[in-house]
Amino acid sequence: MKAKIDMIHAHEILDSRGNPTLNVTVMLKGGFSGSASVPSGASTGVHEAHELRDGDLDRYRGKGVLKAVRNVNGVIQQALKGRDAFDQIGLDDTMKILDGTPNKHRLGANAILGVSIAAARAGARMLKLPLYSYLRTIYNLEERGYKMPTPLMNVLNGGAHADTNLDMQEFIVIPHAFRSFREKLRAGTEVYHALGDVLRAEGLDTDLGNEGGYAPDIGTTEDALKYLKAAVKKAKYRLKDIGFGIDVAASEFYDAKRHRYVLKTDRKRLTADSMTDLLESWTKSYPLMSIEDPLDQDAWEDWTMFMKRLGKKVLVIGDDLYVTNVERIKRGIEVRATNAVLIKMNQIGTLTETMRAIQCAKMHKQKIVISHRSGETSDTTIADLAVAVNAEYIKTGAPARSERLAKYNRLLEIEEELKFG
Ligand code: 2PG
Ligand code: MG
Repeated sequence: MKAKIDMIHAHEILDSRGNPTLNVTVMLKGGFSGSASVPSGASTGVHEAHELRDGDLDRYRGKGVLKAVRNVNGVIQQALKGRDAFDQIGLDDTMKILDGTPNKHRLGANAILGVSIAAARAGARMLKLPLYSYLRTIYNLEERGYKMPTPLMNVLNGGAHADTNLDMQEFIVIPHAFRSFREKLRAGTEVYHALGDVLRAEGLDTDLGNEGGYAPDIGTTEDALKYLKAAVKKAKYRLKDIGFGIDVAASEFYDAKRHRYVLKTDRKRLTADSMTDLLESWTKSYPLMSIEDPLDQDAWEDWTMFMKRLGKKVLVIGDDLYVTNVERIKRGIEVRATNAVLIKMNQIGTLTETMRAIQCAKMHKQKIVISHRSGETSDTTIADLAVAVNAEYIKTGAPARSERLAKYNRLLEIEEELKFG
């Protein structure tokens, strides 16, 4: 059986920050079709695949994506029309070759990813399979059974995701000690609401940042963890059941010339060692389970040092360090930089390369965290991706704002579906 591609169509839509992005539909002969919308980051790693924007300052401050839209409707459609959507690897490789640059500079990773996901969705529709099960089939994944991921819920936003004085980007709760995804989500959400009460009682702002977490100005960075702790207690949970995570997103405040991490919140300029000391001290006072991007995206040796010191206690997650790129993941494994890999499809630009990154990371015993971007849409592909690969974790924001809830609600739906077959 074949799923012949009849037409590919992209148009410009807006993401959760009101910035343009692509929505792409792949139509098959016989009437089945699939659509996808592409996310966009704010704290993007310098090694990420290229997000093609128009740069025309008269439209959306230069952020329009009409060039990327034209690439989909023009050259990409020409190359893929008539091809078999079930041949996902072939389609993705063709787009990669058609682009011809190392980081998808010509066609845009945003253009290519939209087509890649939409093709998978069309194929899944035709076979009447849920996307997670379709992905297992086309990539021949060997995972047995389905495991629901544990959510990393970013309940307090800082860094590039908020206009506040908090340099570190994400303060996360990890409801891990519960039997089902549904119960994990409930616990995390109750803590989120309790955190709102805690902040209000402190006279702090409870407006929301880009990922739906609260975004107050704060006294010291550590206060964020104190508030999280108070919220867990207020919601009547135990700290051994709900862990914490931090996405430091350290490249955002790294002064490369002087090799210092500049924490405006705390009026401190930290070396890699003193950053490690600080984070290590927090592992002693808080149930810290995960630390993402504690150091700069190119400071490989410092990561190795960090892993030696904290790798047994916490998940050391590489995001900007790896950018979902197999070559960089391999290097990280060689130098023992991390024990977990963050996966974002638009950092690399195709479903197939994303899958290769996941497989490489898994083969080397890295834990997998599937992640949203700070700029999102109602697209729920990451929920299905997490279940398809039995990822241990999914990071998709606070339980607020419908672009974040769309992923959580899709996971609830999948869990239900798996229960009742
Ligand atoms: C991150 C992401 C998602 P952004 O750094 O992990 O939370 O942020 O999409 O802005 O890069
Ligand atoms: Mg990150």
